[in-house]
Amino acid sequence: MRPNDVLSHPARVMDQAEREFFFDQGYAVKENVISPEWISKLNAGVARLVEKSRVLTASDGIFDLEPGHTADTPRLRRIAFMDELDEVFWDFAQDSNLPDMAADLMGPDVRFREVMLNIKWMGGGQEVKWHQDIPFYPMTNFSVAQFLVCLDDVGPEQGPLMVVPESHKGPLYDHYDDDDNWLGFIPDERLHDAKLDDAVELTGPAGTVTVHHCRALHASRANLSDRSRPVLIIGYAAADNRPYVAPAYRSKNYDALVRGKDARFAHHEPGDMRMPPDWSGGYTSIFDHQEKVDEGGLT
Ligand SMILES: O=C(O)CCC(=O)C(=O)O
Repeated sequence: MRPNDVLSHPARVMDQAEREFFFDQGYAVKENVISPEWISKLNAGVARLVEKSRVLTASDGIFDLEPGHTADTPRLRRIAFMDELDEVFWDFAQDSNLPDMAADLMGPDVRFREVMLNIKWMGGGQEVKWHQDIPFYPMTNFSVAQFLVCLDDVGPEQGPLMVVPESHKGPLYDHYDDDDNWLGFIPDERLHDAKLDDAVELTGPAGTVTVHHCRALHASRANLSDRSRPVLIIGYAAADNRPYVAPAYRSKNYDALVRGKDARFAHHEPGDMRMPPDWSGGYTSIFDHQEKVDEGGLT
């Protein structure tokens, strides 16, 4: 659905100016939109999963462990497939006001894609390098986005998400190196004209939701503070937006309609999009890919 068509539907959670800001700037921040009751239920769910991770000694496709993870001092980078691991996350993805916020930006018919947690553990939680999201999961149009739910307060020192305003109107960048190895980020030499100095930090108290356009350039610094940065990431897409490739995390709920009705037609937006690697055999995480590149061990 085109932005003007989306905007012609009544707003549910965001106001009209916030929706217009998203389409113009490529991101939005809505503070205190998730109730304290939901935040506390979600944090309890996270605590249950962190407990489960204590026995692990290696990442396993669901739990992505940071170097130094032990049973006594767990250090997780990401937990994927959360809608299958604990029902609170699937309940939240379909029954809270978050899918209504997605409908505000994608139109009334919305599909669920995934729910994962990027924890950015205190004392060094890994940076995320500059990238765009759509090269990881090309689709027939650009009505797909990740919504980041702050489960605790996020300030500049916790390594918040940074977005370059209006970068969604710019080029789609190649996320492969010159030898056709997948990087999962954009090398610096391709970003000379990208106005990275204009990037804004998306911060806010627990209960804040940030959302960025799937073409927006974004990154985040390491978390060197003494407080972790648990951020729940939920992906939604317009029902008329169909994927070209298998998703990285294909949970049993992937593609479920969470608002509105099914689409009779796929909507196509023009442009050439490079295909990502075939994730159908399993995916670890953006942290894992970027770290392997840093270590010279491309996969
Ligand atoms: O957790 C972050 O700061 C970055 C999230 C992100 O861009 C991603 O996981 O693709």
